[in-house]
Amino acid sequence: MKQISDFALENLTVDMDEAGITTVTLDRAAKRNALNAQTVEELIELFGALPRMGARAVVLRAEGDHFCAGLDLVEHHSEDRRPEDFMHLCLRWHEAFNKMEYGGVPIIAALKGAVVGGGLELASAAHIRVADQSTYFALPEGQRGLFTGGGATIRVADLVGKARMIDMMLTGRIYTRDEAMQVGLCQYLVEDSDAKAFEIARAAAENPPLSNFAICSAISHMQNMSALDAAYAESVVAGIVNTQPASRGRLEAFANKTAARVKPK
Ligand code: 1HE
Repeated sequence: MKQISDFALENLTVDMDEAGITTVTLDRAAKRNALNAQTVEELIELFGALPRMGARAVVLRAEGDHFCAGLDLVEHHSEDRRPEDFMHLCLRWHEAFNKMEYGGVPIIAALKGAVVGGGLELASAAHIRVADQSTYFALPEGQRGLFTGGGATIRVADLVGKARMIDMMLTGRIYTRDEAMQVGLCQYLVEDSDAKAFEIARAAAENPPLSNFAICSAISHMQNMSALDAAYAESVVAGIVNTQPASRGRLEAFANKTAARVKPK
């Protein structure tokens, strides 16, 4: 089985503790963690392997003041790509982000500063987004003479709806704090997004891995199906998950009244 030390990473760092809580850090702060082609390959390698390496939950965080400035515009400018080159590059972005969204391991994004363009595409491939007071979201593609290519038309539209996404792209509108929370760009707004993301990751890692696998892949797959097929797939997934050995003790604890009840604090 692959070990963490086997990865040869330039722009990411990775660490896994004994509980399987895995920290993936965007480590290109001098370039505001802009995503060049190399970083996308590293994301594919990492998120392709982590689910089989015992990762129970991932915190995706960043070095520096900004989570991610999106596509590496300088690389894109100097490469002078042809349409087919960029199309193939987009397919690599999709590969990376699909591995995240469909990988079955909860990914919690700890956000700060700019979460813009491809940076928002990256964040929206995580399962939970935690913002701090410095965080802001934008899709400046229109202003740069570009278009989204890393899945925003699916994932960002899912988060905020088509009309808001079109507004963001046409006008460069920036969402901060409460407004970002209200429209669904993030689910938590806190002082320390790293600390909150780890708290969420540790809580999620308490769930049986098979339950988390279903939550962090089946729901996304089902969104791509007809309602009839999704209901069928749900019954099959529930058949497996809801009869797993790991749930027996939890159900027994409920039945004998030792399990926590679901009540607000
Ligand atoms: C970069 C990038 C980048 C910074 N590509 N190098 N994304 C954008 O349109 C956002 C572009 N970036 C910015 O607006 C600003 O850099 C920030 C608001 C994120 C940060 O500002 P600041 O003042 O802290 O940093 P800076 O001085 O602008 O940049 C510092 C360095 O990072 C500088 O490099 P240096 O070698 O001159 O020091 C910048 O060139 C570099 N840098 N952002 C490359 N994005 C699949 S399609 C997706 C399409 C998109 O993502 S479009 C949105 C692109």
